[in-house]
Amino acid sequence: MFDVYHPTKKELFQIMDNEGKVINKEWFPKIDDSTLLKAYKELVFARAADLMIVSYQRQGRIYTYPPGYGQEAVSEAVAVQMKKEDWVVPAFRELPLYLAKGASLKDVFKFYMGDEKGAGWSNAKNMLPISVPIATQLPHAVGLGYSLKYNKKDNVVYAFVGDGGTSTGDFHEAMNFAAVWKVPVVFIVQNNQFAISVPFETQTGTDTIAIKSVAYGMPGLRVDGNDFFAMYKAIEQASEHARSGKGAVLIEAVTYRRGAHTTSDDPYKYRTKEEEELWEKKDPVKRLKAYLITNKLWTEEEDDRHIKACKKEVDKLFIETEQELSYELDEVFDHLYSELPDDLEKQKARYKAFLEWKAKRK
Ligand SMILES: Cc1ncc(C[n+]2csc(CCOP(=O)(O)OP(=O)(O)O)c2C)c(N)n1
Repeated sequence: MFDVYHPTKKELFQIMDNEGKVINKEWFPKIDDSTLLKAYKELVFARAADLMIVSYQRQGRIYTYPPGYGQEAVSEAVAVQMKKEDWVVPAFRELPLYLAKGASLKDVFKFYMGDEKGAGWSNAKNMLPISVPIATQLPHAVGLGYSLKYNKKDNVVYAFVGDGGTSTGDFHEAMNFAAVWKVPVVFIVQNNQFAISVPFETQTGTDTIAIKSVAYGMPGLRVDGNDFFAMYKAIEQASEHARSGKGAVLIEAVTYRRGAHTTSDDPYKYRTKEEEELWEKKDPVKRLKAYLITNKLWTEEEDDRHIKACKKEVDKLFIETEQELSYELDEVFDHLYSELPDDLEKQKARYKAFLEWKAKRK
């Protein structure tokens, strides 16, 4: 497959079209119906949670959040086929994967509510915390890969980064070491077309991200990240390669961030409605649903019921988290400095006043 879809050919690996019709039978993955339905249900759950977190933020009930809306199939393709002992090294838009790894949605809520206790995700075995410092997670992923190889384990590290992250030194160092050491790391670049307001065209001098794999000396694939089957097949092939000791792989998942960069960003300032409408047609959840319905594996009625159940569950968990949430103001500032600088002392005072105002408002 790495030869057929060699990055120099600049092809986009796809299995289905925008209407969920299979257009590439030859590479259709072997995936049983129950796994497929599980993947779809998880996608829908993650999407419901993601959209609702944005609403909670707008209601002042949760802090800044980076939505994964529109990119869910990329991490779900890993979620549904990774092995328990495999490692996940996230960026910050992989909600379906955190949940599949065992993180609880309540911990995810707590994390974005500023509660230090929500950052551990201790139920998620072999997963690093999310990484806001862009691409700094990648050298760690290579270190993990090196340790797996050294200890002769047949596990894989799935490391995520955005298109903007590929412009960092950390990306280069990680890719170079991974190729030289032939470590079992699958790099997944979520090319969602923007790094905040910076469009992909101005991010790199190359036409694609996948082509960079050639210079580093590892296989690369450019995949339609909104096509669940294509992502599944690409991850399957890359995992086999890494697991069998052949080294790292770079996957460019071409996708689109349908939401804002974070809840403090306004994407209408730097992209057009026409562009958003174009990508709406390529939406990953819509496409997989169309496939399932056409193939009589799912119905509109089941879909409505499932969406309602997901929303209900997310809201129940959120309300429970709000009720359970308890942390001292000091905890928010505890792990920054041994002695708090003046500006942070001022921030703390302002935050205290905000909390008092909020408490009175209830
Ligand atoms: C080292 C570092 N530099 C700058 C930032 C500020 N910053 C936050 S998100 C972001 C853009 C990231 O874009 P990309 O890697 O494409 O990921 P996306 O947000 O699109 O998922 C930047 C520059 C940061 N968090 N870390």
